[in-house]
Amino acid sequence: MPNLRVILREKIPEWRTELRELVSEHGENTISDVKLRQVFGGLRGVKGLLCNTSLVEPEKGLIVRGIPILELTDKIPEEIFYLLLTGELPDEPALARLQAEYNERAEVPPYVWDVLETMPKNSHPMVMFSLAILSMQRESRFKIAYDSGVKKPNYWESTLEDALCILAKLPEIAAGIYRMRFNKGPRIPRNPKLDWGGNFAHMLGLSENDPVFADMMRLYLVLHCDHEGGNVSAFTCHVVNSALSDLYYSVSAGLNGLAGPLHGLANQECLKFVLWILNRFSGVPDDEQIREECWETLESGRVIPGYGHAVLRVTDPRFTAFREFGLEHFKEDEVLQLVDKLFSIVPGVLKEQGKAKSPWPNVDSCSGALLHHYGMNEFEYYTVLFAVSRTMGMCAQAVISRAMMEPITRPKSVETGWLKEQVSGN
Ligand code: NMX
Ligand code: MLT
Repeated sequence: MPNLRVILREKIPEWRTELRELVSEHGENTISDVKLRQVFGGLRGVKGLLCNTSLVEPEKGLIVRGIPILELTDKIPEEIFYLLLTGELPDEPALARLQAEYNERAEVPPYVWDVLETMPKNSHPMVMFSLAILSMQRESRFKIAYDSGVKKPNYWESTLEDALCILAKLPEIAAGIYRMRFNKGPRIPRNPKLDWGGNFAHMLGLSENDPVFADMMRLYLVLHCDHEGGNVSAFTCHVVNSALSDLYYSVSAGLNGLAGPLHGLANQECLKFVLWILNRFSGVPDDEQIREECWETLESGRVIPGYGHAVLRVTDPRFTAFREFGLEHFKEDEVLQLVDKLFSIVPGVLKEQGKAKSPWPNVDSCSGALLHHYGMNEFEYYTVLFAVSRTMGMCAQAVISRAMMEPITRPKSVETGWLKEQVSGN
């Protein structure tokens, strides 16, 4: 049964040749201009990063290795990780092999639980999750390989080993944090017969006998897997890993970026917003009341969470997938109904305000409604779910960057005076 290393050993030389030829033949071609406003605009639109795991098209959304995300919603997360890494979906034996590799590496070192238990009881679950990963840095195979003098063309192999070791443990760590942080009782042991997403659903201990909950969790983990290379978490992970800090350092760093309210924390903020409105009106308010709430939020200088995007200019297909799942399984749910009403009202309000370049919902807009339906009311936990999934993308991107032997990332910064000189024609 071929494993991931064998497949990648076949593909990497071709990818390297393709890139080497491109750079040697066209290395001096200009591929993107930088406008002065982009320097002050979060580098939005500046094309200077390589990422082959996925692409985000402003008018189409996430495309994983050439496949639109809405065509991947029937897949399980293990298939997606394989796809991100290799560019192909696994056949049955390859999938079974990857699942076996996860099982072999799934045991969480006991010291991780000790570290988590000594943390203040009101620590944010994202701090616990990021710290749990960082605390395992001593396990890094990359670090051992590097210290023993492994050569640059082989860095990807121990990076892949770290990726598998981290991913294999995430469901148990994330579920353990949920149960510990929110007093849900003892941790539920892993069931090695279950798949990665099914096991996560099982260890959370919610809706245990409802197979639809496990399907929802698999969908959740598929939809958040990756979003090309420039988003805060992926880019942070990429930069840290480019210094040859191993994946434990790099993933933890990336997740610290995911924990920001303009990025992954928006899912927590979004459900908070929805529940606040429901509470204030003792149910789903009418359209006019919702419009007023939205304006009040904007006028107080806050953003409407779950709307707008740095790249997307249409309704996020991941939002569509979640919405359809919810409408198929529990369309009478009040939270989902309000999310749906917001979908029909917020874009109009944002258009009228005229600031946001995209008034459409992003992935974070609907995900909380689904979790809430299954009894996960602790919205502070939601970004951890995003993090479990996004780690697949960060890891796949890092393995490929090391396989392509990319150098340390180090763009040039400039001073305001230099910018002034450029525009004065001096
Ligand atoms: N509500 C209110 N104002 C908004 C929103 C929104 N949802 N989206 C953008 N704007 C504002 C933005 O704050 C900026 O205002 P100002 O000029 O005063 O600074 C202006 O519109 C232009 O911003 P854009 O160029 O449209 O957006 P940008 O690329 O800078 O930022 C986000 C993208 C996603 C950070 C932004 O749309 C936002 O803050 N959305 C709400 C938070 C959110 O849902 N984040 C999750 C993103 C997805 N993810 O999971 O990571
Ligand atoms: C997302 O999943 O929408 C993000 O990672 C944000 C982005 O792509 O900028």
